[in-house]
Amino acid sequence: MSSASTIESVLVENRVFPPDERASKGARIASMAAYDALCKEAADDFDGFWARQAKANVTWTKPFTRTLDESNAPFYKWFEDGELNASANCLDKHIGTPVENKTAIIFEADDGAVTKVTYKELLARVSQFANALKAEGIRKGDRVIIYMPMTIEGVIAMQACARIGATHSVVFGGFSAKALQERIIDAGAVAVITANYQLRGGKELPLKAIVDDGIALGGCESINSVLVYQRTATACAMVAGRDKTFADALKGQASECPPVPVGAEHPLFILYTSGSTGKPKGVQHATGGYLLWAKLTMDWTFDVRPEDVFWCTADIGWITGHTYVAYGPLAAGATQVVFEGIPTFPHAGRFWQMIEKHKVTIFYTAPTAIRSLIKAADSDEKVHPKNWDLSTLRILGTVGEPINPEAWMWYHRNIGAEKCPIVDTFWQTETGGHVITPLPGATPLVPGSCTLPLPGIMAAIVDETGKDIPNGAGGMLVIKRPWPSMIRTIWNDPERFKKSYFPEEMGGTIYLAGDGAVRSADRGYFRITGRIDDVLNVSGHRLGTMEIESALVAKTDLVAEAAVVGRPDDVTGEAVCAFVVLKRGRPASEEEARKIATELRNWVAKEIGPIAKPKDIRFGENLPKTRSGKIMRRLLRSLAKGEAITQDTSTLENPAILEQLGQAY
Ligand code: 6R9
Repeated sequence: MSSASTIESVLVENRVFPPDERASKGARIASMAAYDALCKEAADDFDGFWARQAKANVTWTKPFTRTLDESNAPFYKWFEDGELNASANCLDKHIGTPVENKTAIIFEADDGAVTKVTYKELLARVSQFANALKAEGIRKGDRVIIYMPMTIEGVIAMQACARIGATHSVVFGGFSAKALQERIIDAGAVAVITANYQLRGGKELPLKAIVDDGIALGGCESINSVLVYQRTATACAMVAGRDKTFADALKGQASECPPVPVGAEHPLFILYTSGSTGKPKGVQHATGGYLLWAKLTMDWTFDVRPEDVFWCTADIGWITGHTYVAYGPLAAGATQVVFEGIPTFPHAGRFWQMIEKHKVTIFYTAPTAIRSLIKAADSDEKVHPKNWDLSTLRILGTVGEPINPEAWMWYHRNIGAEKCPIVDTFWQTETGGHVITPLPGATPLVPGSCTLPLPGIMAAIVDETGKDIPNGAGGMLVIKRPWPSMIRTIWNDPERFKKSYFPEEMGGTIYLAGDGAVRSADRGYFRITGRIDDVLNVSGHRLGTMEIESALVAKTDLVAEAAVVGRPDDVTGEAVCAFVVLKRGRPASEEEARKIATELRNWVAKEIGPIAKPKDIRFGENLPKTRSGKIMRRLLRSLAKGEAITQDTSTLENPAILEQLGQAY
């Protein structure tokens, strides 16, 4: 199941799965003819198409009169003179409709305890929390860091920021104190919303202590308050005058809070993601276009209906948890499951058990989770999905990385009982929501392919100059016209925004996704072949090779030089492989090598977060370089894969180091 074999099997993939009648009957887009008609409408009348969608799907407090402003491309503006509030579009709009007393969130805690809130209750809690934020002096336009576990409170924190027009920046609970500090500084945040601990897999993991450590690293003077959700009974240190528990902050606050209308282009959130340099990019999204996309893709891609129980397993720390947990399902008035724990605790049948228990109808997860659960089911009958009743499911989805056809088929057979369409949704932090994806009631599916762009998404495959590449040949994935939920800028770095996504060589206005792709010769279906920059995709999480390299060389007492590449991995898709030159020379023994490797892994976990820990560490007295001193990364990639070296190594300064680098720890 390595990427190489994935690509091979995709190349010969000719199975086609037409949409099941269950999925197409009554679907919003119920045939390819209906899809084609929408695409044509968008092509013929681009602005009109989006204006109609924005009017139909978003509640505006002040209607917009201009749809798209391209005068300062690539800084596109959508619906600019319109005003709205994102939280009102997720909550208030349901009040007075049958949705108000419907369950909004079914929360299942790590230990299996279940709590439910209705839309009306959620609105009251979000409003009360919004009042607490106001009492802390937080105002429209202020930035607030959210470092929370997967809980109802995490969603409330995001919605409450949106309600008062504060821009949130959620930091995944697995990121380190240093990563947190960098984000606080870059965003200029005034507050942190966190929890004392998070519960995952039966373990209590600190969050507040990491916030304290992050702030203590310095430069975080902008932070005035830290609000702490008491998730567990364990005490945590509190700084007088700065820190408050949720209970104290909420005391005496009213449960009504009028939503603050903001301009459509007002920054709803900043989410940091890895790029090809050492510094993460603060991807900034706007309120109007993003909200439209969250709602529209719930309708188009998941064809969500009133009786559905939707479950997206992503953490709110990632874009998927923003669009398909915190905003989309609420904007669509759906009932959704929010899960605090991990798929393998207390056993690897947890997901299937939860689908049965909560009668989930739409299930959306990552290929890496599927692959690890296949492994678990293969080795232990007791956690095989056949042990649970999954018959409520009607639509399945995947996101985050390419899904290999073997895993697709297993998902189709064992989870979907060969009846549920699988929507393999391609998108990115920068795109805000799905951009290339099957539609469950219309698109014939091909395993391993994300199929076709959504209506109005002008996706194409081009060469370095922006010239179209014919179907069947690979190239770079681009989107030729703007779309409402696109990234607006990189926070604090508009130049990097232009350089990263809108290369001059392509004319400066075409969005470059950073992925390679190929379209099939017969159907024109897209297949994503992976990143074309120095970004790795480990378990669906983006990691910059430079980021990990910088972390390694920051261990100045040990490391002289480091290079990081990815290699295929059966479960995580890609794995981090680090090549390290130590200051003291190569480790003298196996034991020492293992000891240093552990030390380096722990160091990277501390610098970035446990997800960035290198799986393999290889030590050499030097790195393979050309005579001009360039690290030969292609050669490192071959070494990491354990491939025979076929590259020309004649320019190599010191060929003997290839052997040294053959051993991984
Ligand atoms: C939503 C999300 C984005 C990168 C993207 C690509 C990979 C995501 C994919 C996929 C193949 C899919 N990716 N979905 N590759 N098929 N269905 O994951 O955002 O964390 O920003 O990652 O993930 O490489 O460029 P993000």
